[in-house]
Amino acid sequence: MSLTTGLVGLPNVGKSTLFNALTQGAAEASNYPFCTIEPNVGVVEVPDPRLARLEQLLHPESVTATAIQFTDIAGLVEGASKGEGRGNEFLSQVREADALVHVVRCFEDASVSHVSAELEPLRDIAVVESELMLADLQALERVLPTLDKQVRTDPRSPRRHELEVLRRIEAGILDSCPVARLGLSREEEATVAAHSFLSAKPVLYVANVGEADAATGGPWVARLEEALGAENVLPISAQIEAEIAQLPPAERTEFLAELGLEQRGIDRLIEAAYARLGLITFYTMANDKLQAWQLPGGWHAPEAAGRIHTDMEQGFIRAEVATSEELLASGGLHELRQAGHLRTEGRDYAVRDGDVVHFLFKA
Ligand SMILES: Nc1nc2c(ncn2[C@@H]2O[C@H](COP(=O)(O)OP(=O)(O)OP(=O)(O)O)[C@@H](O)[C@H]2O)c(=O)[nH]1
Ligand SMILES: [Mg+2]
Repeated sequence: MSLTTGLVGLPNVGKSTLFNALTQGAAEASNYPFCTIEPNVGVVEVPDPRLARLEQLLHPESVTATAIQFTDIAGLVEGASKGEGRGNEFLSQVREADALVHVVRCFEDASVSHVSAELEPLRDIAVVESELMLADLQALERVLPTLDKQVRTDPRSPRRHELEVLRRIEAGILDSCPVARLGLSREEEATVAAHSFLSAKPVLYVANVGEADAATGGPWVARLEEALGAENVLPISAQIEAEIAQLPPAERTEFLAELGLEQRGIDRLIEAAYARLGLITFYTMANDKLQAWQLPGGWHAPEAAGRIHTDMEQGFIRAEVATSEELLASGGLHELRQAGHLRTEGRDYAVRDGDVVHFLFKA
């Protein structure tokens, strides 16, 4: 079970270019609006230096990293919520994603057509987000009247709270505030989760900057960071990423250094998506198989066991836990146990990033 992210944005902003670089796949990228018609789906392994070190230590028979799935979604235009362009398709692909990577054009290139003459990234973002909010509003219009009636006829209806949260969402959207920025509590989010509001998805904004701005970000990035929060904005040059993807791995570091970059943008993108979604990685080593697992931060040991197998969650007894660092320092699993560094944790233990976990369960 890997995280699913969808690349969204206006046409011709560089989504497919970035997708290709990510997957080194063959999604068609050309200077032609709507060239992405079918969803292009790629699964990308999450770079994990810790996993590599554990592999060196443990010499397992097999190693499995975590992965993120990216879907290159067709460009959106104004009116998508009314079915314009490929609106319906666009919206259903957005619905399937756990999170969105919103690609925003911040590069100037007269030869690549853009929906409007001037570069205006914040307005472009508003166009895309208002289509998502309009789709949410339509969904609200379908459910609110019935729910309202239900709660009015039965004052003790268990759905009263849901109605209250939905009303807040409606008011927020009418005020141009996407559900994700309303500040709902976890409990409120859970109450309305079944409605799968599109504007509730966590979003990471990728500022696709010109090559000259790749190292510094340039003027647009500063403005986006100010408006959206620096932690939500990632400057990347899709063009450079595409070039790096073509290079043999041995030549990549040098190429990056020449451009004043430390890390590939797509690696930063994967890291940022993890952070934005509050995901952590834990590890298991069983039957000579070393495996990394993805988990939302704060999840407890039985839920983590459930990632591996539902039986392990249901029959959960306890977990033996050490940090990766403890394991690496001790020199092996046997040594770790001998040194007494293997902690016993119960149902209430919230698994932490980097934990190496051995689950005990009733089969
Ligand atoms: N100069 C420059 N051109 C770019 C950059 N990123 C993408 N392009 C060009 O912009 C054009 C459109 O890029 P795509 O990646 O196909 O755009 P898209 O967002 O997938 O477009 P649709 O699928 O039509 O929605 C192509 O000609 C790319 O080469 C960039 O960083 N700099
Ligand atoms: Mg495309």
